[in-house]
Amino acid sequence: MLYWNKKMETMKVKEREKLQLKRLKSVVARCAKLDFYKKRFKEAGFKPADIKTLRDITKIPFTVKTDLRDTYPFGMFAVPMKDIVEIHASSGTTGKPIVVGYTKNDLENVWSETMARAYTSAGVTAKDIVQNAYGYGLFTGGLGFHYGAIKIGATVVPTATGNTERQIMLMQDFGTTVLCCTPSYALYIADEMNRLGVDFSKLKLRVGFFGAEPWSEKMRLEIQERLHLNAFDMYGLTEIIGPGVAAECEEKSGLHVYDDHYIVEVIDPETLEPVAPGEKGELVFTTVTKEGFPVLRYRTRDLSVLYTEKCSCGRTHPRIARISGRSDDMLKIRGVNVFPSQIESVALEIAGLEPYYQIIVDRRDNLDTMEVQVEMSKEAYANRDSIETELRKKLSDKLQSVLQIKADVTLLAPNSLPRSEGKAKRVIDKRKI
Ligand code: DLL
Repeated sequence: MLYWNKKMETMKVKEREKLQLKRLKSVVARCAKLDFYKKRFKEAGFKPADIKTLRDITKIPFTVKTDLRDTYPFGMFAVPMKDIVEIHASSGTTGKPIVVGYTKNDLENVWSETMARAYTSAGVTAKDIVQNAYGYGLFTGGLGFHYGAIKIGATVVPTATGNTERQIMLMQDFGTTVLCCTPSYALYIADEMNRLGVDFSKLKLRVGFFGAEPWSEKMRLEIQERLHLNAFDMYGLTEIIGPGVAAECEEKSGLHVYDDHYIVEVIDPETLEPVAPGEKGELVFTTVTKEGFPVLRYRTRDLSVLYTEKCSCGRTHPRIARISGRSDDMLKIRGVNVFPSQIESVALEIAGLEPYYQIIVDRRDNLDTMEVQVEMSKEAYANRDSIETELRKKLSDKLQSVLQIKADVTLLAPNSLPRSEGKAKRVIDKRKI
């Protein structure tokens, strides 16, 4: 089967635009009832009736990540809590996560639907055995890939991430045909397979779906060659739905955005004005069908390029280029979003530490490592013999609980990090992607 939903995926652009406009008006009307949007609309002098054509979307004020912090936890939910059936979360810019909620309809007819389209566009069918090594839990990766696999009737093996030897054993014993995980974990699995002397010709892997972190064409070729599979790029973010916002088809000439559900725009991150198709800018999405947590003009901070020409696969959805960077300082470490400001807020909470810090990120044996260096206060430094071990443990535990990943912690003498007049250089990223 070529398409999961031929009608929607190959619909004439003009026809889809009519549908998008109808849906846009409906979502704007629903949002207008929420305190958050009421206030935002008023400040911007925007009224739902201003949406007369699809181009009028640019009149709607943007939504940004800190809006989710300010309305934490459920302030942007658009239905009563009794209709929310699932919650997911991802890192915010401080200690609290950002939280999103889904109705049953969101899970069944939006998330599973767009994930089913993505699997199908990569040639995955009900006959496949999908080993899902994305993290399950509050992270959207695990359950997003899970629901999509069930929707197309494939067999899903929910291994989640980690325990690599066991992953490899199951892959061989179950005859896994599709692997879903972060691209760096795919390479780590390949390393482990080499170490264990796995006979690759006996594996049945044929397709891989990789995303949740930046990767490159070079990494794609390496993964394909080493794991003997066809590797596809999957893009998404918690605020919009999770994975399933855009995915590559077999043509691999950009990722199709399922824009009957998620309308895409590209803006200049400085001027906030739209850029022309084919020009690089920041992706902005509006969800037009989601009920639980609809979001208008969400600034993703992800940089990409929009292509509007029809793809030779027959899909009329626009395509975006592989994500080429960020317009903010967010890092992806082991697939987890990390903001330098989270580290600052942790340091500020611990007596004896100063908010002067540096993060050193590296990739060793295809696994990301993170070292956090924080300066001690003068008093703490003077008493370091008696308190340093305890202070380091406190910082390490708190970082683990806020970031959800382990960091190596180094405490420094006061004033050891360079002070800068402008933007401090907080991050040294040594990874070669
Ligand atoms: O990472 C959703 C996801 C899960 C996508 C599994 C694909 C596969 P968040 O944790 O909210 O959600 O992180 C979203 O990750 O804004 C991008 O910066 C980055 N990202 C996601 N997919 C890609 C990709 C999930 N294919 C943030 N290439 C996004 C590059 C990606 N970066």
